[in-house]
Amino acid sequence: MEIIQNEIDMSQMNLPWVESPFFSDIIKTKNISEEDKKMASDYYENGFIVLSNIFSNELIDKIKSEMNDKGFNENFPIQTFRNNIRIQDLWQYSDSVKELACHPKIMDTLKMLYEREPVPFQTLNFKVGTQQKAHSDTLHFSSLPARYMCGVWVALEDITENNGPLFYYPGSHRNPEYNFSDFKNTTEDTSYENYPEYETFMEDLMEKSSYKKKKFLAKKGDALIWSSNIIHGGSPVEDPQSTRYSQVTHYYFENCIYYTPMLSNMVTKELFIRRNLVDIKTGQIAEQNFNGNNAQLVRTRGSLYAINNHIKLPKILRFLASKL
Ligand SMILES: O=C(O)CCC(=O)C(=O)O
Repeated sequence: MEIIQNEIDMSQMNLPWVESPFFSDIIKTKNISEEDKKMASDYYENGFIVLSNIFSNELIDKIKSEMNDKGFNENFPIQTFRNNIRIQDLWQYSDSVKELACHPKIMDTLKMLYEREPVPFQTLNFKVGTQQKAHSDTLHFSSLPARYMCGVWVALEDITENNGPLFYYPGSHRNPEYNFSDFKNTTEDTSYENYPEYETFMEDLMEKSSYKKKKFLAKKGDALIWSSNIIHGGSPVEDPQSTRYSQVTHYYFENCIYYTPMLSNMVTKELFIRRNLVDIKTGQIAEQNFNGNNAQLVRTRGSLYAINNHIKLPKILRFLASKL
């Protein structure tokens, strides 16, 4: 099929072009290198790509020592979440973690894939395998327009069968973005307490599907970029003494609304908006809009919002409502 000019420009669909059903036409119109075309095609097909040899050993080793000296050192005070497995947002205390999250090669690749400015907004540093069950990041991090989110997972040491490799199901990103409303039969609000039901649902779904589970047996420094909806998790740790130093950074893209389906009411479409999302690059709260156009958020309860451009509140009332 050819893109017919003067009709709808398919590249303007409310999806990243690498997730578009018109991908095979759109790619013919792109003025990008053959290497980028290959990456975009793989990403479209499989929902992930791997980049190797882009970080220096010094940077990786610095991150590991800052994880030990700061993140996993209980005498080093940090305000963000940490336990024996992971530290969230160590970038706030470690320039090296921040440097990896904002690495120019990663940013350029994401710009090519999404054609929007990436907004790195969360880092997680793992010392050991997470053994996390299969899930899609869209339950935690969704966007309007959809799919403007991805994760970049970097091995900070060699990964083996024994230290709990990341696993993923190539192609599973094409599934719908499942959430609690797909299997709960009430309109009640849901929360993290419902997460085990989601995990069971995902496990059953993958068992029934024809997707093939793959493990990422990465070499130190390898980076895997995954699209928001690919199903992934952490394999069992076979060697309990093993470490599995790794860092994942989560990215949104500019000109979107950012929300968390897990804490939203997905039946009534009241969204838990991530209002205070900080762009790691700038340290500033990221602006939210719909493709650059204003979208009025009307608070319905707690942190839940409806998007409604019909209710015309005076500016002062909107300002006061946003402070409630
Ligand atoms: O590193 C892992 O084992 C899994 C990480 C993961 O699933 C995530 O960050 O969403």
